[in-house]
Amino acid sequence: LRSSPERAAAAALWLALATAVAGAAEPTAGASDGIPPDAAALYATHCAACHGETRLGGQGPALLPVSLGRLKPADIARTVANGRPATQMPAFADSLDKDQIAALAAFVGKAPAVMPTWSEADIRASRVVHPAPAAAKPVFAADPLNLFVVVEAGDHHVTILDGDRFAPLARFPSRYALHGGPKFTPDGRYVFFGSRDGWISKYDLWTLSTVAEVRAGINMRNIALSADGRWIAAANYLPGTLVLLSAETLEPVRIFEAGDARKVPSRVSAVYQAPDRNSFIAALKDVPEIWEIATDPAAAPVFTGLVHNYEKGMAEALPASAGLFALRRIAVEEPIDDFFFDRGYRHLLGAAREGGRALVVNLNVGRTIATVPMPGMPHLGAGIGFTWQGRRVIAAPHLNEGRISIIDTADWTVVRTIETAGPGFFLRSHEQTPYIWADAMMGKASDGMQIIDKRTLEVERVLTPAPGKIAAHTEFDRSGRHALVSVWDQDGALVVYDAATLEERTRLPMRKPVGKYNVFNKIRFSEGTSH
Ligand code: DHE
Repeated sequence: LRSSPERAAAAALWLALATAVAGAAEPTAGASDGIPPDAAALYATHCAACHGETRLGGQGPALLPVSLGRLKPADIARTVANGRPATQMPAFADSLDKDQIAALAAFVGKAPAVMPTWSEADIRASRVVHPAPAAAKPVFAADPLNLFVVVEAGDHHVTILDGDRFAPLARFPSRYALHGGPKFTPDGRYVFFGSRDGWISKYDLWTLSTVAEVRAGINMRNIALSADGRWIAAANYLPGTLVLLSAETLEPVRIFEAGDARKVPSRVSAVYQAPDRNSFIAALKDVPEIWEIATDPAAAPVFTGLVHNYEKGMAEALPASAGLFALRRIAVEEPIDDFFFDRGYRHLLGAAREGGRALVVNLNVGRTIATVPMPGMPHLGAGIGFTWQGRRVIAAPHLNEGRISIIDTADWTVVRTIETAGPGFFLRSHEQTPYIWADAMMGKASDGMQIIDKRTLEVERVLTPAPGKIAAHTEFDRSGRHALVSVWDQDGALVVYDAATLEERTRLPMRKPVGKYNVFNKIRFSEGTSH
């Protein structure tokens, strides 16, 4: 997060979400003798065994600024002093004094002199395959396509929920700080989780067990699964790579060094599958290029882009590539941070968050065809599509402003701006409901969930699942009859609403539940759900 609006938003978000160390005591003052503590030595003695000598992580998470980016030194110090509940992280307040803890917090908050690397050999070596119980059918009686996968950030666990009875079937520890939507195989049997520090975990929903894990990078944005369920793409910030892996074995099959045609390196903002195109679409964060990577073995030859030949004084096409993993580069006006697609995946709507506008890129012809004014940091990755008055529209919240933009995908105009109680993060809807559920978690009214009528585009009602606590992220069951909302708190809950009457049906206590994902809705690309 480099720009000031992004930082401001992240700071606001962090303030709002700062429950990870809530209630933690300040480290006690110790017998400091005035000599500044040797932070590197302290790290080697107390932290390296779990977090790795080069801070790349091990049993504990990576301790690098890129992975701790949203933690302030005081938060880190409190975690060192008090440990983290329900994890292996011990409290050091009794064994280290205040200065030593502050020195450690400052040490892990700064980049190391030599940034660690992560090669193909490292990826291969990280792979863990767990003994997998065989099963010809699910080991439970519940509908396997109406399960919910719930990510609980409070203690880094995942709960698998029966979506008919709203009863947990399993709860297991996840990797540290899962982020983004888990991805499901087309048959709904396996789900893949990505963590901010690069781990991908493959979980078998039929046997309720983790079958394999691999670390694809040091700081990862998200993962995507190809339309045929055979390949995973991992978008990394560190190193700047797009890693393709076999979804069956989690072995790496191709690593693209991210960068433009002239080899200026870049981080990868995010990657998604485009099912109608049989490809992955990724955006590069530091150079103005979008990548399309074929996941079709019969993909026709594509030129990989243009590069300026200074000797000839003209642009030249780079050699064509064809077949599986053929790479196509699409030059755009500015680097894209965050993006979404129209129905059919012909167009990408993408923005650099602080840019004040979004670009509409026609993926067929490979160029920008329109720009949409979008101030207030649009969160396009959280966009949803639906039909309004016969028009196909995209709705997207804004991270800095209390409004939702409705964009017509035929002429790319903003047809309506819905004023909300505050800036929000996520939107959700379903084919069977007339409502959009929109949080306002980035603002002061963060405990309200706004119910917006898709016909009138008006806020119909505001639900408050737990007054004073953040309400966020909705997901529907496969029928669309129930909507599940998170009370985003260490002592939080998953609140189940009747999606028609908007009455609460039940609530399940959970540890800061973040996202929840319904198998059916995800594998059918239900209207109103995220990628
Ligand atoms: Fe996310 C999805 C990027 C901060 C929770 N977030 C995504 C995706 C991207 C993204 C690219 C889509 C990935 C996917 O599903 O494949 N998120 C970013 C950011 O750039 C940002 C603003 C800054 C950052 O820290 O990276 C950011 N995100 C957050 C948070 O602070 C949240 C609220 C808490 C957290 O867990 O870190 C958060 N992001 C989520 C969730 C999803 C997500 C729950 C999946 C939503 C879904 O319904 O699919």
